[in-house]
This record gives sequence, structure tokens and C-alpha cells, in this order.
Amino acid sequence: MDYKLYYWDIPFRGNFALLPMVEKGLKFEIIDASEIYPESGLSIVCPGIAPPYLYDCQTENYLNQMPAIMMYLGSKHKLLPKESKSKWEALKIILDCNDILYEITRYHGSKMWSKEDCEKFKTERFPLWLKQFEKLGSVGLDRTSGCFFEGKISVADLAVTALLGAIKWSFPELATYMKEHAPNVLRLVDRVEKRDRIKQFLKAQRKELGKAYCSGEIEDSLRTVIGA
Ligand SMILES: N[C@@H](CCC(=O)N[C@@H](CS)C(=O)NCC(=O)O)C(=O)O
Repeated sequence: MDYKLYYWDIPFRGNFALLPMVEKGLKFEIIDASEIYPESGLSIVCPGIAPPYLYDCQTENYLNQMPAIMMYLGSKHKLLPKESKSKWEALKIILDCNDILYEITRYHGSKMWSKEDCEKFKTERFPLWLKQFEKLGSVGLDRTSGCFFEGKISVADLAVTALLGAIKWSFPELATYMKEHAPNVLRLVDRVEKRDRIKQFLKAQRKELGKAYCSGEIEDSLRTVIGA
């Protein structure tokens, strides 16, 4: 076993940690986050207050915070761009994705979705993020090929796939915004989702979890207004 990932039965932040492991054919186990959270989250070496937690079976260390986990896996398993500038841009893309997750959960469910707020997200904030990804991809991506950096798959491509692939699957009504504002990025996501190991993984995950996304009252509130 290479890694254990402590997370919930949802794709949301977990897939950001899982896709690098899947892409590289690493051996991992997904363990329900309740095994570690909240009781033991503070007593482990390198404590953290919320899942996902990654446990590296070789070094016997824990790490949490989704962007740190992605960068750790990227650096250990050759999924980071080589150039320094691109490495930092890859981190920036992962952080952008995490910011979008906060917007979607309305900062840990501090507020539920209203119809007006959802409309604003769909027509203003989400398109802004999408246009930004499309611009970032304009050097490396064309209609049929490419990656964000150096013509090679990296954590940046995997992060955007974990984000947009899961949203497209769970909320198909948002795909039209992706097509309109980030067409080449969406094609990248489709290509990454078709890579052998990732395709098998997503097929099994989607069969098991259905359309579940971030779960809880916040997902219920989003589903109530998203198509309205
Ligand atoms: N900044 C953290 C956010 C972690 C987070 O919000 N985790 C969610 C699941 S995606 C959770 O279970 N939160 C419980 C809590 O905040 O107590 C990260 O990026 O990993």
C-alpha cells in the first residue's frame, strides 16, 4: 500500500487527492474520514482540522489541506512541471480550484444557496473563473490536444479535471457555461477523464456514489435552486 486517504463518500475535495494517485497507478485505500476526524485530527503529526488527510505508508506521515496534498503527490510522483514559473502557476491553479469549492459550499455552509445567488454564480462568478482557466491554458491547449504546462500532464490538469469533471457529472446544467467560456479547458478535462486508469476509477466511483457532489444541506440547497 502506498497511501491511505481519509475522506468522505463524495468526489468533491477527495478527487483532487485521488486523481494523481490513480494516474500514476499507485496503491491506495480510501478510509472514511470519521476514523480520524474530528477526534484524532489534532493528535497526528502534522495535525489538521478537516479532511482530506493523506497518510504516506512509506514515510508514515500525515498531510492535510488539499493543495498541499496535491503538490506533495505531484512532487513525489513526477506530476509537477519542470520550470519554476510553471510550478507556481500549477499551485495557483489548484488554489483557484479550492477557492471555487469554497464558493460552491458558500464557505463551509455558512449560508445556503438562494435562487438569486445561484443565478449570480452561474452568470457572473463561474464564467469569470472559467475564462481565467481558458486564458491560463491558451499557451498549452488547443482544440484537440495539449496540457497546461510543457505538453505533459501535471497536477494542474488533474486539479481542473477534479473540479470541472465532477461538476459536469453532478450538475450537467453547468456544462453549458464550461462550453461557452472554457471550451479548450473542457476538452482537456474530457481527455483526462478518458485516460485509462482515470476512466476506470471514475466509472466505478460514479456507479457507487451516483450524482453526489459535496453532500449535506449545502448540496440539497444548491440542487433546489440550480435548475430553477
Ligand atoms: N482547506 C481545507 C478544507 C477542508 C474542508 O473543508 N473539508 C471538508 C470536506 S471537503 C470537511 O469535511 N470539513 C469539516 C470541517 O471543516 O470541520 C482543504 O483544502 O483541504
